[in-house]
Amino acid sequence: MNKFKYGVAVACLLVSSSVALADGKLNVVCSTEQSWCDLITSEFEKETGVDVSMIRKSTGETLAQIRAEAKNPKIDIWWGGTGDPHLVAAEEDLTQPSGYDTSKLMGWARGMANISGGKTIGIYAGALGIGYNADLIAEKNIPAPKCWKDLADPVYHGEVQVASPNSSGTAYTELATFVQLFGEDKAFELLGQIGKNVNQYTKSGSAPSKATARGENTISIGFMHDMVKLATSGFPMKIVSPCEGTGYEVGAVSIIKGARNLENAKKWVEFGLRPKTQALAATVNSFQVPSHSESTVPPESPDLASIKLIDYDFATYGSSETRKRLIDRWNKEIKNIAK
Ligand code: S7P
Repeated sequence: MNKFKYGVAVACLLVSSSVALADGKLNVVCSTEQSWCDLITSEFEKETGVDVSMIRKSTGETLAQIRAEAKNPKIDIWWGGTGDPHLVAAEEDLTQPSGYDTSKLMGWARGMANISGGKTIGIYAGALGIGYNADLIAEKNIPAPKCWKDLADPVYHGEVQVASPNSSGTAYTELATFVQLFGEDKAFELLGQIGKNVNQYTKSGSAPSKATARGENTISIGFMHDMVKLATSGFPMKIVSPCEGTGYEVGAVSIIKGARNLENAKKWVEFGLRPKTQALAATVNSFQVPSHSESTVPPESPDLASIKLIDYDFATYGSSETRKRLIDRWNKEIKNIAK
């Protein structure tokens, strides 16, 4: 081989190996529970051979990262977490359509795609509720709460824990739920009264229920499926569907605009929405209701049909303007009230 041919051959080899490397990667931020993030990542790697770099982050934190990296995106896929911030990302043109055919998904999952022009898709649903540690309630001789308004009772001073809507999608769902249930001013009045009983606003949405299950806290606000996980693990965790009714999340998946590994990101979306993949969630005790119409709903999943659910307005509460306004107001009026 003469020098010229050799040079061309080496150049071709270098180009094709760098393409192969790029083809073989995927960067994921995952906002479900760590165990489900780990399992779906390893199953995807097993099937595709793609090398996935995954980190777990709360929903609000992920939105902040995607905004900060808009000009130079490092993430390809945002998997899971409450749908409202995914809708905000879509509205702000931070994500892109995956081209996935949503016709076999449940209506509530298709709804997310419809609102966002296909930029985000529903992967599961779950209702918000109140959890309490039955042993601590008995020990402290205080009543078990039945309604959201009960949480404002001074008998619960220092006993309530919930996440901050700045970082947590769960907490933003709570804030938006209160506004839809009671009207904005009344909701903030109630949040202020409950705030006097709050001992801590945590970063992650599932942390308050974990602390409650372990006996480090008495009452939590969070997703019922996260509480079921703790109850089925043997903790004295009781779950309340609040008497006034409650809101729910549609967890979502989005491909980041400018994703460097777009084809693998599309593969992830298709893989994550398969009934077979959705069935794996329950094997690590993630009991949300799956979005594919052919998926089996785990028997442990809270039955959404028997819960008094509000008609959650995802278009309004998943809009950038509404989210910013409500969180700004929460920071001004509620954040510093906690015990
Ligand atoms: O996987 C459990 C779960 O409750 O976590 C997600 C949640 O948005 C992430 O936590 P943050 O509240 O900390 O953002 C939910 O989507 C999901 O059902």
